[in-house]
Amino acid sequence: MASIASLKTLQSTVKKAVQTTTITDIHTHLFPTTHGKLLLWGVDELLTYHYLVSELFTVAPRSLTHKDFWKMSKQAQADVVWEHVFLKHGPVSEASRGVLTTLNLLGLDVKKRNLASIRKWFAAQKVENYLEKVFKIAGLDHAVMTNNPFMREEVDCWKKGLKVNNRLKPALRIDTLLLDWPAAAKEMKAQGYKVSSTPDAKSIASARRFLADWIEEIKPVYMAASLGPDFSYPDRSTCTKVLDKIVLPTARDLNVPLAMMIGVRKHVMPALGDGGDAVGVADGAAVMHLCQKHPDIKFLVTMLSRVNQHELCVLGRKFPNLHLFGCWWFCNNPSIIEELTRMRLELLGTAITCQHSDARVLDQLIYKWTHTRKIVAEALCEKYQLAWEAGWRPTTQEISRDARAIFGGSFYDFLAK
Ligand code: FIX
Ligand code: ZN
Repeated sequence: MASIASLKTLQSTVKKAVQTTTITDIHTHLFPTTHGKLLLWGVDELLTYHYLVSELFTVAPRSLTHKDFWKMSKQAQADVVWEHVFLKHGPVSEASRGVLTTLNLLGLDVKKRNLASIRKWFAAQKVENYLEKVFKIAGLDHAVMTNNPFMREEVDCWKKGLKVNNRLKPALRIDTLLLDWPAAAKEMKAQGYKVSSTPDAKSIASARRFLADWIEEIKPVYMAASLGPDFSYPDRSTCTKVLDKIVLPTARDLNVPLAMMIGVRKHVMPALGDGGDAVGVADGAAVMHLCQKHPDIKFLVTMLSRVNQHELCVLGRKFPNLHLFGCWWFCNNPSIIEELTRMRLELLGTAITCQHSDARVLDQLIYKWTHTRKIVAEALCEKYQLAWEAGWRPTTQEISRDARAIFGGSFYDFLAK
């Protein structure tokens, strides 16, 4: 394969490679189209995304109470967000701009600002075909879901053996097991596992069977949990005991990685629902201890605080069983994606998964990935330009290879290690 002849060609080649590479989205909150209302899609779901509900209450008049808002219909909620966040204030936030990008790339005329006609268009979509359309526009091969064996509504769907769209891959979500043993025990008992209110020896054995059975049933890409800024390991908590006695032995025996999203301060403003969480600086030493103590277990980690990112990058250089992913949640903004991607390329090269969407609404895949591709293209282009200035001459194939690597290729390489 011929190498690239000029700096200009290099720049256009890198940007094209990032714009066109297939993406694997390794963390979302999407569901199979057979799981009914669990899969969120359409303009009213886009407008009532918890990011935008939070933003609504930063600008809405005090007369609009959270209580009144939640009593409204979904469409009425969307109308209120549209009025206050989009019409009465410029849609310049990442989440509001995201709605515009999505509608625009679906071919809808955003400048007309005609919600009624946009709703009509969505009403004419068939969800199975629409899912395919969204994946094609976003340029994704697959998206990994968040499947919670402690959430009754979702358990019922899995127990019915409903078809899962081949674009979607399962992940087993275990926050409840790690952080709320009594609630986990209650649900495991309801599913027929002999578990007591404390993780005693018998309960530990049952809980391991519970995980093994769910892993057998849904074949998750990984187990996952989001953890608070106070997460530490090891310590005397039940969380450490559940990790050491149940989760990590399962990860090792069944070769299922553990994904940890660390730094979420839960329910700081409960009135906002899913939007009520905030961020706290976490302790990277917990990740270091897990990697040191369990070199034969694979850890996928992203952290929520911008403050934690440099330390996490350095840890990523130390441990072959640690893989960094995503600009999570409050880091999923152009200014931080740019900073984080540059830092990661400088410290970790292409051995990263530069982004995940965390999409809760199917249509969001379009904007979250369109926005990210643009920012990452600039960062990767800069790094290749620096290599060029040092005399390196990459081929087109090598550039495509590296673009794919940071959008899912390195993730699969890590899983295959
Ligand atoms: O724990 C998580 O998976 C978080 O991503 C979510 O709880 C959060 O609400 C979210 O969707 C952030 O983007
Ligand atoms: Zn998430």
